[in-house]
Amino acid sequence: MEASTSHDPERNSAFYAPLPEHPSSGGAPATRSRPLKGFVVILASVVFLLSLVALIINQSQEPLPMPNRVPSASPTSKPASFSEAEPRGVAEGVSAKSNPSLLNEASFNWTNAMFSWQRSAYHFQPQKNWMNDPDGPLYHKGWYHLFYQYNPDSAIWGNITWGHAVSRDLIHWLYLPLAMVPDCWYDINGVWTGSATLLPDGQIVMLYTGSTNESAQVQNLAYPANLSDPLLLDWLKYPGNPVIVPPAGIETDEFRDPTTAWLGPDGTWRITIGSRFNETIGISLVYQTTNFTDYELLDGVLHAVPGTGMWECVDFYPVAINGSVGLDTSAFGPGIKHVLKASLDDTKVDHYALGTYDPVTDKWTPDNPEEDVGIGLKVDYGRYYASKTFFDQDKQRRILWGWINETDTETADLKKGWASLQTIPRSVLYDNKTGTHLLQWPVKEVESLRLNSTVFEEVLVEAGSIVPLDIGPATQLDILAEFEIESLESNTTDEVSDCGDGAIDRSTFGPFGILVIADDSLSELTPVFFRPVNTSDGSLKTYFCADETRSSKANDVFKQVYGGKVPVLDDENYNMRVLVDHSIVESFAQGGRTVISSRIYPTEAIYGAARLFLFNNATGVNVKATLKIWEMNSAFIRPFPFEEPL
Ligand code: DQQ
Repeated sequence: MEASTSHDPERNSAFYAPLPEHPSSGGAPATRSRPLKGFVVILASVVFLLSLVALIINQSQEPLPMPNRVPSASPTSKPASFSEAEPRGVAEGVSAKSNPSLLNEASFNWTNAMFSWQRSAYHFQPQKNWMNDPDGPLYHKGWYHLFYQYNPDSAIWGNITWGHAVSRDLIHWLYLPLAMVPDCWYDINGVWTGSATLLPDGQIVMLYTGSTNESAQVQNLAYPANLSDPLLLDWLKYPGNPVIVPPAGIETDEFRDPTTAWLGPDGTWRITIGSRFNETIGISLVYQTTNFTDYELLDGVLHAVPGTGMWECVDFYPVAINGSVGLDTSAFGPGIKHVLKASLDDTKVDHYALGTYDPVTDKWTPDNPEEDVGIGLKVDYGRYYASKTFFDQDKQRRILWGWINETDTETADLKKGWASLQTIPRSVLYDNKTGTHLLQWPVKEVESLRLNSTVFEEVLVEAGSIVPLDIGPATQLDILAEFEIESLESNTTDEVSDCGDGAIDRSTFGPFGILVIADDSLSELTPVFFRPVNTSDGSLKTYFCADETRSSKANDVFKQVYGGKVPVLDDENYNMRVLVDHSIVESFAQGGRTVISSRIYPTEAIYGAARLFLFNNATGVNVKATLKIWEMNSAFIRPFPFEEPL
């Protein structure tokens, strides 16, 4: 049962001195309340490296103002620079799959205790070793199945097989033996990403990319050996593989990741596969099939966007306008929009756009060409890639999975013995209120992990202040927070736009939000915040951001300010939900319109030293925060207990 406590901020108040550099409340104290190959590949990786370097250089090194806290500036990280060394994966025909090493940075003196703390308690990750993309998620005979790109031998990318796990509720996972390993000429260099299709007669079809003995990318068919096995332990590869080879005009190492199939009005199936054309145009090809062994490439493409480069892990699915449930992948007709998502190989960012699919011409058109795939909305504004949805026919919902990579060094990953997580599965709906966004929300089942909760009501957070929230252990949390700001009327135009240089960058209306995984002296902290901005055209825009720049004292960790715009409608307060699970922080703004996943590697704000705070670094407004915070249980992810009855 849930124990709920309400804290009166006034009763528990203490005082903070005004900010030394920016006295914002007339010196009045703030109130404390309790509670590929060749040059193409090299070019792509250089672009990737340069953009990362640029992002790092952009990080500000000023400390977050810390009223009444340590007098000297907290230790800040020097900008880290990435190695020029070619990342692994390139030779195998996919671009960088690992973090380049953080050279020129003294390696931090990581301890085993620090490494152990980083392992998450309720996010899916294998028992050990490397994981990347989610593959072929599906629901079968009472079990959710997750397959994933997995290296059984090491904590770095390579020797890619399909790991396999099952769960009754998408949260409590049980590891199963490997589903598919690279053992045929057509996948000997890797059983790469693929998708499942459930056929009306109950059959399950799995299409995946194989990297061949010559590192060409081909599409292969596999199916369960025994459909009556709820665990789908054995998988058979079709003897006629590959079923699709790269078509003329497409590079043989730029043709991968088949989607779930959908049934067209003509009664034949279609799949789409990402690729690149003419150097820079990201494209999605469409194939038609009746039997999943023979395929015909349709004329033209589902969609193409110049300048977006190679599209990996394309996802294509319908969403209901004014609907509250998910749709089967084959649904089409009035009242339905289609989402097209591509994972951009050049930038390692997942982008999506809403649009209309014509099932006769097999073309998709974005609602807003200015927000087309790859140049508009991101699925997640943080560290997130290679996402994939599936339709949960049991609960009539569409579930989204996404891969969260590490942002530390490979050396650290090898010492830890593991690398990467999957997000908490998220349900995906069309945002009826804006008509421009999707809403992503952690699946209901994650709430079964909620333990005791603490409520804080209308805590005043004055401009330039930080308020501790006394909640006990703060490393496994589910936080719901709502913020009201005093007044938004101002004729000033803010100089700071978007997420600025992070939480230290002050503007009239923001930033304000929470500091997660912070130690008591605020030497390490990760702000998750809103920044409303008055723009020169007179409109008010809000950005939702996560600032990792002070998340760790270690320099050999990649730290970034992440974020993007979030629509806040007239009848809405600013609201966020934040799932904290050790080294991963997943943050959802405005019901999931904008989402940010962060990875953090603190050295001091760990175990009992991790705390939670409210902060308001705006210069012109006070905010009132109302929060409900649950401590979260572990999901106790473990090997499948074959010896016990099901
Ligand atoms: N990961 C797989 C590829 C895919 C890439 C290889 C995306 O199939 O394009 O591990 O991360």
